[in-house]
Parts: sequence; structure tokens; C-alpha cells
Amino acid sequence: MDGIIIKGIAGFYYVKVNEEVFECKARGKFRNTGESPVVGDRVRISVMDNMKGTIEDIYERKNILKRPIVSNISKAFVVFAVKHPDINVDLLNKFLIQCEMNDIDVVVCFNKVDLDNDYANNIAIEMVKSAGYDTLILNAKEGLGIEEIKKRLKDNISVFCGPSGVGKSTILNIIAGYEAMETGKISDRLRRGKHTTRHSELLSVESGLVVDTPGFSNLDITFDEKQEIQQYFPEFRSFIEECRFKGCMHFKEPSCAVKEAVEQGEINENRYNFYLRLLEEYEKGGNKRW
Ligand SMILES: Nc1nc2c(ncn2[C@@H]2O[C@H](COP(=O)(O)OP(=O)(O)OP(=O)(O)O)[C@@H](O)[C@H]2O)c(=O)[nH]1
Ligand SMILES: [Mg+2]
Ligand SMILES: [Zn+2]
Repeated sequence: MDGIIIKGIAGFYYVKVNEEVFECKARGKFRNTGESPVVGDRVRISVMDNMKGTIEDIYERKNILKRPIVSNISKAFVVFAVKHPDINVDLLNKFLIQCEMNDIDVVVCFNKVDLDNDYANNIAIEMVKSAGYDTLILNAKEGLGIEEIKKRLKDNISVFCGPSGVGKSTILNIIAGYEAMETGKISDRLRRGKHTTRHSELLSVESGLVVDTPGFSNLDITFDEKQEIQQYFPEFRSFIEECRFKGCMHFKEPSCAVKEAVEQGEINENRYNFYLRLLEEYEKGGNKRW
């Protein structure tokens, strides 16, 4: 039978097959190959009795995220609050880059609009929309935007990510219909340490699977080569072909269609400046880390 690992605790893997969950051990061969099953893996299992089984094979992964370790993510809900905490635009851009690198579909959620009457003029929202990302406005406390999230969960393995305190777990609990995740004060007080010590679990919601993550205040991203960076800016794509020079880095080259698009306001300036900073950091850092 084929299924998906939704939880792993102390050497046991819980594998969902249709609506049933089997408690499985991994075959010894995985220990030898160093390939260990992770949450999100699509696996082939053999079943004994009592809903117990053995993982025989792990199918090839589409991607694998490190924090938390989850594979085969198809959609990311990148959640920020318009206020409390304020938006860290660099961090938001880093989340977007990370999703592009892993071939993950992005939905950017701006939560807590009840705290800011002027959110319509928020430059971060404007920036994300202009880059072409699916963007949702939320007030999780009042349930605003929740239906839009539900629609997007269907048939995906999704991840909720973003800084601490923006409302990720609050949103997930509303969708799950029960307190699947702890929220608020406790989570705020203990911050990151709290979730990282716990196992991650895929929750079944709206005919999809979803995993909550602890809030990150920073992300490490590394690039293998400089030319790669521009690929992670989807709004550059249609212009890149128009640049005069093949291999244009859209920096100082003449007749660069990307730079022209920035001047014309067709590419958001903050995004372009962020791109330039990535280039600069890449060239500086011998370890290609920023
Ligand atoms: N005003 C307002 N507060 C909200 C809204 N959504 C969530 N909150 C509050 O924000 C606080 C943090 O919410 P959580 O859901 O715990 O945030 P989180 O993103 O899961 O945080 P971490 O688990 O630390 O990463 C809680 O006190 C929530 O009640 C909203 O739409 N408006
Ligand atoms: Mg949380
Ligand atoms: Zn160019």
C-alpha cells in the first residue's frame, strides 16, 4: 500500500493511507543507506495486523525543508502581520526566495488587519502583489479570509511559515476546528524553543495536509552560482529575454530590460534592490552565505 508519513515519533512513523493511519517501523535497510523517512514522504508499506506495518520504500521527494524537516511541500502560506509584529520586508523576501528555490507555490497572507486602518497603503503588500504573488488579507480573529485559505489547501501538502506571533497557529486552529496548535501567550513567551523541541505533524484539513512551523526571525539561504539568483524573482522572467546580453546580471550592463522595467515602475524597486543586495552578498561571501 502507498501512503504519506504524517508524523514520526521515537522510531515510529504514522502513515496515512486514505482515511486510515498505520503505525510503522522503517525497514533496517534505511539505516544502512542513511536515508531516513521524514514527515511528508510518500512511502510504500507492508501491513501486518493491528494497523501496524513496515515502511518498504520511500518514493522520490519533490523537495525537503529543514526547519521543520518535512518533504513534498507543494504550497507555502507565508504569513506576516501588518502590525504586532511589524513586517520585516527582507525576511518576507527571503521566504519568497526559499519557496522559489524549492518549487513551492506561494500564498502570502497579511494577518491582523484589524490592528491597522491604513493597511491598504502598506508597501510590503503592494510589493508582493506587484511581484505577482497570490496575496490574502486576513483578520484571523474575526475569520476574515479563512475561506480563501481553505480553498487553497485542497489537494496540497502545505506549510504555514512566517515570523513568531503573526497568527499562524491561530489560523490553523480555526481551519482545523479545534485547538490543534497552541497559540498566543505561551507560544509568545517561549518563542522558538517551544516548537522546535516538538515533533512536526501533518494535519488533515480540507482534503489537504498542512504543517505548522515555529516562527523564524531569520533564514539562511545559499546559492550555488550567481546566475541562479535572478531565477527566483518570477516577475523578472518576461524581461530577462529582452536584455541585450545573454547572461545579463541586470546590474551595470547596458540595454538591460530588467533595469528599464524598474525605471518604468513595472518591476517593484524594493524587489530589485533586494536582488542587488543578494548579488552583492554573493560576491562578498566566500561561503556564499548571507
Ligand atoms: N488582533 C489580532 N490578533 C491576532 C490575529 N490573529 C492572531 N492574533 C493573536 O496573535 C497572537 C499570536 O498568535 P499565534 O497564532 O500564536 O502566532 P504564531 O504565528 O503561531 O506564533 P509562533 O508559534 O510563535 O510562531 C495571539 O495572541 C493571537 O490571538 C488577528 O487577526 N488580529
Ligand atoms: Mg504558532
Ligand atoms: Zn538585464
